[in-house]
Amino acid sequence: MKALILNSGMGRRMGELTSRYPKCMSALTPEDTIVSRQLDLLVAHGVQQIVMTTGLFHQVLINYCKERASHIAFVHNPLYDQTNYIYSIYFARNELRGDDLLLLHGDLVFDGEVLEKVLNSPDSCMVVSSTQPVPQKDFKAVIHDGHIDKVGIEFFDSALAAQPLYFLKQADWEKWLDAICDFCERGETSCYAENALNTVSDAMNLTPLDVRDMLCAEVDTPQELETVGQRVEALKQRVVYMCFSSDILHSGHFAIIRKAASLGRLIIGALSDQAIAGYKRLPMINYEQRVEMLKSIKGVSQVILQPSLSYRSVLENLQPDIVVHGDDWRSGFQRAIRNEVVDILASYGGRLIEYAYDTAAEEKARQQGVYTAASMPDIRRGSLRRALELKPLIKAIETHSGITGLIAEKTVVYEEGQARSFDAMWVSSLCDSTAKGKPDIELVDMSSRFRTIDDIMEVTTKPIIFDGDTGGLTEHFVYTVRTLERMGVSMIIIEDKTGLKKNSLFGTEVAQTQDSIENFCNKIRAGKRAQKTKDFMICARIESLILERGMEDALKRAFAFAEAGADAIMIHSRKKDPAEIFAFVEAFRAQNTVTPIVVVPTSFNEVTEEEFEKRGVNIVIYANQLTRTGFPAMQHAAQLILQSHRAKECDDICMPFKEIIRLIPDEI
Ligand code: SPV
Ligand code: MG
Repeated sequence: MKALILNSGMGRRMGELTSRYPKCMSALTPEDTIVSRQLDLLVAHGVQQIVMTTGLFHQVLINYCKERASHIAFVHNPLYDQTNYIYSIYFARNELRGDDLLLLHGDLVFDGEVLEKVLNSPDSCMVVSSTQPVPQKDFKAVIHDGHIDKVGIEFFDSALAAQPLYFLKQADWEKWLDAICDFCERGETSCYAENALNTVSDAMNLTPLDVRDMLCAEVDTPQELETVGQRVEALKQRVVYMCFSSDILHSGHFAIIRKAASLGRLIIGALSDQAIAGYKRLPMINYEQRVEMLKSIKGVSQVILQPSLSYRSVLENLQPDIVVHGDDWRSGFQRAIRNEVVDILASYGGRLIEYAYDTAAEEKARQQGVYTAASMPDIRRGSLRRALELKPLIKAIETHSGITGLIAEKTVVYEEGQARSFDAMWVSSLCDSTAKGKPDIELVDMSSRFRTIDDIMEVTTKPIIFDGDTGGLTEHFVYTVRTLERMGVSMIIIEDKTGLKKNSLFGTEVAQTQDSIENFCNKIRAGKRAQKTKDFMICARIESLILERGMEDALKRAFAFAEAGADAIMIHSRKKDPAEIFAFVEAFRAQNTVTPIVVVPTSFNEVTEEEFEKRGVNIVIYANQLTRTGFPAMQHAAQLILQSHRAKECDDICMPFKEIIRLIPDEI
């Protein structure tokens, strides 16, 4: 699209004000002239190609505008004092074909929202107002059946006040331009360009765009300049609010920020790290860094915290005049958030403005790989430590394959404007072995376990906690640590057992040997020495309660392991009653307030996350639920097929193909 700004007029009614520069350079506010405001708004709305006709003082205008917008083609009308703007358009005709056109007079002052509406019009349109009085001397548009038939100062029947701000589809515009050329070539150069329009309006689809009381007014006199200037000042005081959750800014975001800033004083809410981590992944740059980044964007006057996905607390405190958002939130999980915003705005008379979201810009950013950075080993490895700093409680769920990894990565539930998703993935030895049809006795070797991790990592971004069983021989363990660290795993948990390991949930029903404190501490120390980065964590898992060795033994080990360098302590129990877990946490926390505590509530599963958090637990691992729900469903399907001698009976329990295809993204 091109824009044509007509600035060849003499502006005689402005008196002294137009004695040294053209009317459009008159000051509206201390910061803006009429033309600087027009150019700022056009640029903010992405209108890049501008043609400007000039008259008296044309070099003054050219010098002034060149500092403000780079793509302006100036066309001088040398007969500016004898002709009307129809002739200026004729002069500029060669610059104006081949595209849609935004046509405006150079003395027009308007709200950014008016421009937005004009640019979004599906058909050619002219701005009219159904609420303004019909003027005696200025432009009016004659409207029949939603179509503008005539434009001029002489029409009163079926007419509304009209302003010379048009959006013209190329086909409509070229009809009008041809008529303008006909007029000028036969010497009719002192009339309005609208006289030519009226000869072809039947063949055009020009519609009225009613902006009611929004600002859109021409300035002809110093008095009008003052009144309109005051209205612009008031517009600039409007509080405009938009919330940002993204840590990656692409051109689509900047486009929306530019438009939002053109509406008033733009305040950006930066979503808290906790809120972002709750519904997608950990932000790659933290809240403070995002605030700095947002503050430095032109047009942003303030950045504040938005603590949750819900806008409620911010809107109730700030009561912005306008909330701005991309139109992408009309569907999907954000719809509930949008509905809440609409209701709150309605309660005090605020407005929501939605701009078309630039999915192409997002796609480009995706193709450039910016979103996949989170899956790179160096970023992923440290993300568990960062999550522990950010969140009082981390929720991890078991994964044993790419598809279970995707479920852990993508499952989100929404409640009261909040989103809940898992923070991390647990690569369980029980479930990894089960998926391979093998017992959980360290039979599946490390190479195979690493292969599982690789499958999960390939399609996900969340931190991985690896179930390292006993860690094996110390001489082997150091290699495991290095490999996991290199892969981008965040934490290994090793249990203080030795010899043939059996799953803890067997308890004392099978023979299991606990390692000595000394040996296990040596293993931890060797692992800590082996790792190359500060990010990687080694968690010591204590089996004393499982093996019924008592609380005292469990605590003694916990303190010794923490002393040896363990980055976290996991306490396990197979009792339904959480009392022993609670007792351990209380006693440990009484002496150690910093080392994260990990629990696996498979047996004591009545305890809520909130309760764990209150007691000082930091990581809750749901260690086997996907395996324990998935395989019975498969078994059931196999039985149904055998019983029915066909697959039809199975249909009701099968996921439709469309859904399963959608579950697997082309790209993560
Ligand atoms: C696992 O998931 O493999 C575990 C936890 O080690 S448990 O099965 O409870 O021992
Ligand atoms: Mg295990």
